[in-house]
Amino acid sequence: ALRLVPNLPDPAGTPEALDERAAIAQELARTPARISAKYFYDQRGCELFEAITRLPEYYPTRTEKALLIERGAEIAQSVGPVTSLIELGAGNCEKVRLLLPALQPRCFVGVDIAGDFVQGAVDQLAQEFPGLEVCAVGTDITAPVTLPAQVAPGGRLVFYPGSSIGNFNPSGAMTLLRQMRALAGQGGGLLIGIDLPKATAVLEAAYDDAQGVTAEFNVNALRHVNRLLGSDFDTSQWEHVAFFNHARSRIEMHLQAREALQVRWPGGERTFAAGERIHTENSYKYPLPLFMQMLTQAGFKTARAWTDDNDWFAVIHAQA
Ligand code: AVJ
Repeated sequence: ALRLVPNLPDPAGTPEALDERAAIAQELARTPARISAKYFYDQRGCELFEAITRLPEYYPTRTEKALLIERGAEIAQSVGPVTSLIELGAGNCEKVRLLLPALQPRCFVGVDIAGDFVQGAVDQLAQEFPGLEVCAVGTDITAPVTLPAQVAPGGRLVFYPGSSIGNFNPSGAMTLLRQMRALAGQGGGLLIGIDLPKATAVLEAAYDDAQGVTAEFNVNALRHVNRLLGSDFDTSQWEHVAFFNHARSRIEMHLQAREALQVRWPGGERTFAAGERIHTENSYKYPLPLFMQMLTQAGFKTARAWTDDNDWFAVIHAQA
């Protein structure tokens, strides 16, 4: 099987690690403070996200998987022959398993911010699909993705499921779509999943579940930041807040200080008033016609969409 050494976390003291710490500190110093959603995904965060995808309130994963199963034959027909399947934000590689039997690519590349986590999932995949060449790439997908040299330029399908594009603001999403079109290349394609606008109660329950798994996922970002930055966040002082922002058509997640508090890290500190928030995530919900326009604007040619009976989620195939 094709293997690539995953990008390992930058050792403390390297310029990259210092840059990352500076970036985290700068976002914490702003008002309102921010922590990028990419910092949810340490080992525990990946496990908590897996638990989220199985929650009764979190409809996106099961709705998208049902679409991939029920409309799989039509999707495969629309996509045509695939040599290399490149999944962005591959995580546990749960969804690509549903595509592999029909698409039969020669090679699978799983790209994820959590390099070790995706490496484990890709290794597992290689055992289940013996003929498949696999590799894992641990990187932030907003950075240009460097593929192993063995990945041929033709016959590429970029797979970006789960509505992860919702984490980026509309202009960031456009940049990412253009990058994905370049990655797919001439004759290639994009298969992308997007979560659609729906009743506020349904959306808000999905991001504030009764068991508190999403709350734990949100608070866990503070532990990850403590490790990266050397900060002293006390997780018990922070409360999970999630709501739908109608004007911007996005779920927002925040961490709210339960009391007045102070956070220190090497070279910096800041105080938070009781009730002050750190913005940790946006999850945009694009109406399908608007997202189809964005694909066209990003240079994709034709796009075909499949939705569930409730019109809660869409899987879209676009030609690069
Ligand atoms: C992985 C970004 C698609 O926005 O629904 C789940 C992350 N955050 N619950 C989403 C998430 C809170 C998820 N994405």
